[in-house]
Amino acid sequence: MANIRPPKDWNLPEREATPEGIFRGRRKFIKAVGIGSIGAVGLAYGLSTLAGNDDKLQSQFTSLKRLKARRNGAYPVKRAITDELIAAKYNNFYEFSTRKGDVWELAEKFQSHPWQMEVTGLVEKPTTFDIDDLLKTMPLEERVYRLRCVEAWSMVVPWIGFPMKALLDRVRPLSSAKFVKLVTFLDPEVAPRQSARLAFWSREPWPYTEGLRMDEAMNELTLITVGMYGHVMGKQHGAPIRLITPWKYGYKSIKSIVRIELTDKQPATFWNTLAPNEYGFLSNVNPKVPHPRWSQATERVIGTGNRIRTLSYNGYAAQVAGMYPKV
Ligand SMILES: Nc1nc2c(c(=O)[nH]1)N[C@H]1C(S)=C(S)[C@@H](COP(=O)(O)O)O[C@H]1N2
Ligand SMILES: [Mo]
Repeated sequence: MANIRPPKDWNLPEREATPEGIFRGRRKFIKAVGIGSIGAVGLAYGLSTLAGNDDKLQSQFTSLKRLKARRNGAYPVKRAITDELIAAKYNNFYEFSTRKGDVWELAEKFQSHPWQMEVTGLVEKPTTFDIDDLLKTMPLEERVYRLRCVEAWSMVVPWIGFPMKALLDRVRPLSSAKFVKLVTFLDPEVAPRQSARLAFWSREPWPYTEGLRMDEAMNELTLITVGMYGHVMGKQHGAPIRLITPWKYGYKSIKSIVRIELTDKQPATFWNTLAPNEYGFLSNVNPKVPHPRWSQATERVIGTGNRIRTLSYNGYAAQVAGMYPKV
């Protein structure tokens, strides 16, 4: 791993920019206490723990099994790849915490191996796949993609995986299949926010679910990923198997998938169920459509302090615009 440098904005963003948390009243809290004082406390905490944490974090990914795959050059990204140290401690994984900086440590005890993923529903050959088998038998490639969170931050990540189409071809979808539903694990003993008491108060509809239309699932960009940065997937990023749909807001990229079900009905999704006025089903990145509580015109590039313009379909219009009515 190249240079270790403290990300300038590491300690600030989650309280300022975790809309998925704020809508339950954090904003009021910030107003009451004042962003200034929270920022100062955060900074002091951040600086005192940063050095030791970086060593621990670094050893986390050196312990991950190497995974080699040839880079697919068809999707060039003109921005720099995000430093892995930055990406690895800035996570949305609500099963563990709503605080981005806490996930990498809280997820350590999560057992992501052995792992099985069921692909079922409206298919000719419902199949349960073992992750080790998928790693051996699927056509792995590396793809560098932009990832744009609905909270208006972004990063650039070298994922390793295979087109979702390659997986669906193995189970042979029936023509009646119109949508895919994807489901994450449910294990309150490992994922503290799934506990009955917390889920009751938060109204979070665990397990986390997402969905795509069939044409979206079969699109060339839609990747099922099993690794990143030249190794198998880190736990905080959704080990061992996770979806990536780079033209959609990050929350569609469901982590740690246990089941994919083909259906004829649009599936309910976690965020749409929780806050339907804020998070739609399609969730395509669109700088012209603001979130009800903030603009989507620009995005903060994590680890850099830069703010850049958000692109229509996150820069992937050439591959996906044809699936949607003209905007
Ligand atoms: N199961 C699950 N998947 C999830 C989430 C989550 O909370 N739970 N958060 C989503 C959101 S909002 C984003 S932005 C990305 C973040 O991925 P990263 O932590 O690897 O950067 O994961 C998505 N997938
Ligand atoms: Mo997100």
